[in-house]
Amino acid sequence: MDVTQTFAATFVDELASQGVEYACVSPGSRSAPVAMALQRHPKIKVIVQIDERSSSFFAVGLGKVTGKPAVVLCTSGTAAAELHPAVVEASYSGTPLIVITADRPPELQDVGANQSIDQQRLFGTAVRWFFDPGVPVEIPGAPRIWRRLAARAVAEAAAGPVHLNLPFREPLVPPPGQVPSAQGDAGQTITSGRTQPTPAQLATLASALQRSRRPLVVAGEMRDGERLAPALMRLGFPVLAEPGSQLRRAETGGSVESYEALLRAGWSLEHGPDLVIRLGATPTSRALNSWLAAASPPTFLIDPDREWRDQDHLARHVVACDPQALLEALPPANRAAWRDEWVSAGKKAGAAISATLISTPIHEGHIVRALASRLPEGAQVFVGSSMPIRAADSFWPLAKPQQRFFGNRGASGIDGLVSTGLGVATGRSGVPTVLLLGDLSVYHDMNGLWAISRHGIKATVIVCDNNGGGVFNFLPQAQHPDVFGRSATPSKKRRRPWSWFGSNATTASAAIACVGRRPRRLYVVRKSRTMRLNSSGCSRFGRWAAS
Ligand SMILES: Cc1ncc(C[n+]2csc(CCOP(=O)(O)OP(=O)(O)O)c2C)c(N)n1
Ligand SMILES: [Mg+2]
Repeated sequence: MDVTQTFAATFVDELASQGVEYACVSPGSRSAPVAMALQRHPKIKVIVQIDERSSSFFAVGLGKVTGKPAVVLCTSGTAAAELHPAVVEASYSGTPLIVITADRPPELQDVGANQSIDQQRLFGTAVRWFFDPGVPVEIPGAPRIWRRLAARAVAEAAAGPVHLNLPFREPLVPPPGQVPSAQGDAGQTITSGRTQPTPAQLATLASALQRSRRPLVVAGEMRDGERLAPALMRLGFPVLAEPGSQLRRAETGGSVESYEALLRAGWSLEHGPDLVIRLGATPTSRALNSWLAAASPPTFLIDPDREWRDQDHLARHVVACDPQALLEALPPANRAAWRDEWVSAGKKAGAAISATLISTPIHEGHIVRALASRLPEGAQVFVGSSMPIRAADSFWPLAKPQQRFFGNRGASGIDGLVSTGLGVATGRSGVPTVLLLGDLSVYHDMNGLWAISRHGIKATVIVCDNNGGGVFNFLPQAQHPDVFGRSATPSKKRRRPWSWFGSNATTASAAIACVGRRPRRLYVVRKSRTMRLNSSGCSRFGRWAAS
């Protein structure tokens, strides 16, 4: 058996024994040795997609929901460059991902050979680890070396993307009928753990809390944030948590509904914190960030991965340790009255918003509220960038048990959102998944829709069709319609890929009522001045997605 084939079988076997479950593979010739090994491995599920950009975002979705790296494999040349946006999102959101680009061997580099480009460190500083082992060669102990490469890639990808560039010489496939087998012993163990707080870290925060009368917890996006809920419940502080933190739920004891409304109103001026504990990514809400920046209270940024997510430079204390261990070790401080003030003000604000929604023209907030009221327990929502993520932050009430929220907040692109959401649906296929996306975002990743029917993915896609990039209405550019008009966006017919496949009218509320019951559907909720949620204004895009 040729060494290339043996390398691929051994390398892939070690990926599987390190826990890799999914491989997103795009067609190509140079990548054939690894593609064949992935297809043949009994423990790896292969998802084939033509468009490498969609494929790599799909893998990011898998990484976000499973917490384990999915493999993305593509051939050499521009195919490799298509992976860059997803690598960037994975990098800035700390998402596990292993990117494998097949390459020409050294003798075909820089000599004008077909489909060969410089793939060395193609993704620059966006990857946690880059390695090019050279073409596979038979040397003593080779299987150990190949297995170490796979095991290290999985370990290095625990909280971000890894890039392996693998050059291969021909022959790329064995003669028909021959199947390569993996060599050497599988299952090297590589262990790591969360960083525990030091006594000094604990003492500094504990004594600051002792002096504080109005402590506040602010939680941004965190993949596994729900594990912090019991510790927060015990501490008993008010918690301003965006949905993607997984902490906007009753189990924290202090989650404040509709806090954005409180911050925009004068109420918050008299209820400023004298200490802030920040968890997770920088909050999405502009109102929250500016309120915190204006108040600039002593801030503890809990930063286990040293990511310095502190755009307003407010953190006086950056604490690099596991937040759960830190919160659990803090002595309790009774601030129940202060917490209850926030929680009950939030409840009133939430009720006032519900009342207002009855009489206002439909906007993203209506869709978010309707979706939240019908979404089953245990469901997951992938929220797109631009208005959907902001609407979810402003309008989503407390989440039901086990509900989880995802988004591409690493780099906030509007690319790859269909694919990332479908990756989330695939990685946890036992629960209903809803994608809430803007119309331009769906257009941008139209190729991603292909996976729904090709791979039988069960997900409901709700498109907030507001006739282009609605977010721009809120930006100063809107004051210059001569240059920043909607002419910058594609024509309606082009922008609405669903219209190419025909659509049946249904109501927005009917579409949302189907969530969980009838997955594999794409619904379009149109925004117009006159429409209400229960009037006809939603197109159903069923046949094609369900076929
Ligand atoms: C890849 C990428 N290109 C451009 C942008 C800039 N951008 C931010 S929001 C937006 C418009 C999005 O439109 P849509 O998906 O319809 O969402 P809406 O604003 O209507 O909610 C654009 C182009 C971006 N974030 N990412
Ligand atoms: Mg839009």
